[in-house]
Amino acid sequence: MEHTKDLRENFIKDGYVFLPGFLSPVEVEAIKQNFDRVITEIVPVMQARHVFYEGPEKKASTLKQLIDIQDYDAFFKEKLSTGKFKDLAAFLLEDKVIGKTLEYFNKPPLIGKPTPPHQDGYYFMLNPSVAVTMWMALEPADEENGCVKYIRGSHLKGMRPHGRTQTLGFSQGITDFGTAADLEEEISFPANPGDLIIHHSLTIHQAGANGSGRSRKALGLIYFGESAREDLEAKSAYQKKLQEEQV
Ligand SMILES: O=C(O)CCC(=O)C(=O)O
Repeated sequence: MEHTKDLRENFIKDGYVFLPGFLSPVEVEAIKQNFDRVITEIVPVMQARHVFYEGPEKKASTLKQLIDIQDYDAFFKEKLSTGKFKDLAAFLLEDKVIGKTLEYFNKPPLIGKPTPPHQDGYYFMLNPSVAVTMWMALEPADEENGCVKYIRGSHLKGMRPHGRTQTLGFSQGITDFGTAADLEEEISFPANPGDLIIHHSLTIHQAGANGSGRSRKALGLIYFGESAREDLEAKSAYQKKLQEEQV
């Protein structure tokens, strides 16, 4: 993959980039097969806080998200910690990077719920918020089965207020989302297997529900820049808010 100046300039300006065909069909197939293996062999021993199902029944057909897979599996640990994803994250952030988590995302057919509009930085609590999220389609994603949508330029406008959602795996969503300015800049990213989208930690994004009979599987990777620092103030405010919400 060529790392061009244009790519970084677009990332800085828009808060995201789109790289069609980042992985070859053979590479995508290897990732899909390894996810199948993880789902069969490792999910049963994963901590409950790393595994999310759509709805109360914990069955394979409703599996929607796995997080921190690198802590359980050598194949995915390597994908996160070395190679072309990591190199690209470092190039875009102009920093050395640390692979924080590798995730599996699905929206099961007909029951996959929307991903609420949010900024990943709200969860990360970094200052400066030097981090990127990568999302690579493992099968076709489109408007019907819930492709990702970005708000162009939103990473330049600071952190928006977030509040509790009912969506497992995405507990926080932007409470004042949907202004005319938001909607004017919203761009959908239909993607084919191997297509990669990357967003800055302050870029607002969301995804629709899956109203189709198809699944919508994807790989997610998160990298923090070494210059990012944990925002202790934001962290303690967040913990306080969570406690208040639980009362
Ligand atoms: O898969 C999705 O629907 C959304 C993923 C997402 O929000 C993210 O990777 O930050």
